[in-house]
Amino acid sequence: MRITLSFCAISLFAATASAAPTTWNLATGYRAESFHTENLAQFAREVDAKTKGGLTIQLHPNNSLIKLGDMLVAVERGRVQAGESILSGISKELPIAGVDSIPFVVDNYADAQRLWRLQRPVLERQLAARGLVLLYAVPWPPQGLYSSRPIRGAADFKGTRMRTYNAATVRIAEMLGASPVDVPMPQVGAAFAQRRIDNMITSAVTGVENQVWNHLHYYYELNAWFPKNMVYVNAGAWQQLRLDERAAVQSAAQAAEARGWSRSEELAREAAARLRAQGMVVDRVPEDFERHLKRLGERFTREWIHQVGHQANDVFIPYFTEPRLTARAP
Ligand code: PCA
Repeated sequence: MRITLSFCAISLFAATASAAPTTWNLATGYRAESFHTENLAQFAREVDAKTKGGLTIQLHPNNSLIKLGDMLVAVERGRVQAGESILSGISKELPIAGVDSIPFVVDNYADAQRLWRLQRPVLERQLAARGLVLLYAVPWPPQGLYSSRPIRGAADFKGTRMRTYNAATVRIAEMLGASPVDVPMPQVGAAFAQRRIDNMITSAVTGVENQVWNHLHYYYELNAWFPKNMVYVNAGAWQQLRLDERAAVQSAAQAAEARGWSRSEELAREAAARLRAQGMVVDRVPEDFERHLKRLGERFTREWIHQVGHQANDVFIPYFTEPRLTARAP
């Protein structure tokens, strides 16, 4: 009888222990109103619903808990259970993460998907080696060029200050003879207002979010690359979840990825229209300059392959040998 009782007590304890709700802190460097963060908030709500309150994800947007640049190490060390990083922002630690910010390799969403399919397994292996688990990734709309002055050619960049957000944009600024100035995304509007920067390469939606029309008038649609943000979790925190909870998180992550990709594509159109509606000139750069940029892109690619070595093959060989899904934009 005594044995049965204590057995009951133990199983009761085990049942309560496994049912104890878990909370993850998830940090991001982007504002709560950014489309990536809105998608994350929906992901968190779905996880809560699917685990019936078993896992709550507490969001900490806007660099408030962890700064974007410190995210990888913070999640690795378990300062937060989960985080969001822009992939190309962690390319020093995980070289293959930088493949989506190579200029002029991908110029449409279908190819961006194709690149992601090839990049994902390599990236997952590298994350696993650092004790991290990938949940999902979503691209920003294509990258274009904002400028306070009309752009006719490369000479228009000499001596200007170019806002940068990762190693790739720093290198491009250098190639154009501009001085790179690192400005976190939520401070872009203020940086233009204070005349700390003259131009930048980023998406139409980032310009809208920072209401850049108050400070400059030119946006050139380059479709230069599709950088992605990824959401990931510390492997220790992941393993503490029950198997059914992990499955719930994975299914919410899949939904977040699909939703995020369509929202990004929708926003690419809406945001460019909004820049126009606010009186900005939205145009293509002159053809000569576009050719010049593409040459710089090729130089950038060579440098990247040199730096990353054979891993580049795992992604680039299939990417360039598979048939393209869509015709290249003219
Ligand atoms: N917006 C982010 C990254 C890429 C983008 O479109 C930024 O400007 O920091």
